[in-house]
Amino acid sequence: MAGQKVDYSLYLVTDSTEAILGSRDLVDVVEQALLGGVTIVQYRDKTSDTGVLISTAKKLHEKCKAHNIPFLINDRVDVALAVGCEGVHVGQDDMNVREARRLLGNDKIIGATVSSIEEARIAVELGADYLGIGTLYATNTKKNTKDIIGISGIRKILRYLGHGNEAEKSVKTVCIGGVNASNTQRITYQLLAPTTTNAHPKTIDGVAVVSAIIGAQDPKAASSHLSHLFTKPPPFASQPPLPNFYHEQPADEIASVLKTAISVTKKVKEMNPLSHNMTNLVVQNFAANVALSVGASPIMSNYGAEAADLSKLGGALVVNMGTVTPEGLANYQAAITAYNAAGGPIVLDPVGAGATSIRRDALAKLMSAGYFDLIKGNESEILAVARASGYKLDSSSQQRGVDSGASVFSVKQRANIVSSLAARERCVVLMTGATDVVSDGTRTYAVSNGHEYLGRITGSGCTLGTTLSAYLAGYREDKLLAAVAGLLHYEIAAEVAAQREDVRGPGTFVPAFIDELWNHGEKVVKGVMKLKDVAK
Ligand code: 3NM
Ligand code: MG
Repeated sequence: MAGQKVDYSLYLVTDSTEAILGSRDLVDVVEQALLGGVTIVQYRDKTSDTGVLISTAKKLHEKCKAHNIPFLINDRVDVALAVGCEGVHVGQDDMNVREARRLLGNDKIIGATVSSIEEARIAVELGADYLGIGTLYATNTKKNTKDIIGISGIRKILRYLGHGNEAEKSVKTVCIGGVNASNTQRITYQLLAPTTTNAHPKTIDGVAVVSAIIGAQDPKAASSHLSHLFTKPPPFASQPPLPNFYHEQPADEIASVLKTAISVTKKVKEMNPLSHNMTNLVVQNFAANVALSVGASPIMSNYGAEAADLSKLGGALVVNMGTVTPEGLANYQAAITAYNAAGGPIVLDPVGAGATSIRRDALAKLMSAGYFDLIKGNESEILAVARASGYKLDSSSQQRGVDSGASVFSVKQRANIVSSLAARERCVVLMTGATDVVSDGTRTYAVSNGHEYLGRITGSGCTLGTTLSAYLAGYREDKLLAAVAGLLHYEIAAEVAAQREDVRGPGTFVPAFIDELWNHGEKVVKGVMKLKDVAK
């Protein structure tokens, strides 16, 4: 079919409104975008008269032809016929794909907007060459979009297509809605998350943008930057875990994790990485002390603008939602953007995430603001993150309630939730509790070190986040092993401290804990480590 050979990687959709185009000339802006490397152009103008549409389309078509780039018209098959361009793009309210095909013939490219599996199924059945899947993120460019479906909604449709008939498997796809230079790499990275059922999952063939190019100061530079970003792995992409990690040496696996954990601990201390904490008022001082005792160098800065400089110092960021405010949220977003761009690891600590609608909303905003290398929380927090990520709990799990302090899930159930969330978000997820469960979606471990005093003092969850940030910064080779090493450091120090003779309760526990974080070393770890593989 016509649309198969087309390069969809940087798909420009135009906009002629004052808000986005401003007073500039659309033909000039599109010309700049072509010079910058857009690979396909769709002329979208919902308001101009037919005469204007045709004359503008003719000029745009000439420019595209000069660059050998396909040119499509949004919605108006009549305009496409008048101009003789390469095809059309139809929305759900426009002429359907089959009717458009009948008018345009088999040589033309026909694309359709879809936001659900059902719409995707129908569009392919009717003969669409490609699908524009959206709305990915809320955007000012198009307010009346039907559904904001996020990464998880796009992935559901891609999964359906990847498992479908030949036409569904081969249909090309782009995603649209709120795509820009700050999120393109994360979107492509997260959409490519491997699943257990689909070793080579279907992913998008491109990103479609309006304002990121048409509204840019310099549309040529914006296009060439975006096209570069689409093909380059993001700075935060991890090395894939060693192939067949288990199968090669199952018997020695825990021993080998332990060995790595010990060497990682040494490495972190030698490196003395920066741990940048954006955290709540309650734990500032304690978190800074914990950072120092695990060998990191703390900076407590909640001002987002400062992150641009701090992110370049080789450290990691903790975003702790403990005392969330609208201003705080904007600060987090700025810092997340800066660290993602610099490739500095970010730990998300979604404190109390499920508790109020404000926090659920803040969590959703943070998760669309950027990529987190590690998400840690207790059971109810991780469940809130899982829901925000589109994860459906099975009914038996849901009935059991989630907000009690005590665990309501077995370790096996926790391992399932954590590993599927990690696979979906393509990051490391840690669910804390009497037994902590940590996974990168492939490997899953449980750690049952620790002590109940951790639950009797303030900030023990938050300062674990700080510890993990130091480890992620200090050991970039493998995020999961960095997290396991940091977790063991923290939980074992608590366990050893609580058993000291001079510790008589939570009050005396705190200074002893800081001591033991500082004294932590190979011998203690080997003596008391309780680490289990719960992957299978
Ligand atoms: N269609 P921007 S969202 C034209 O969801 C369009 O179908 C959408 O603009 C859909 O790149 C959208 O500026 C606008 O966010 C996308
Ligand atoms: Mg339309």
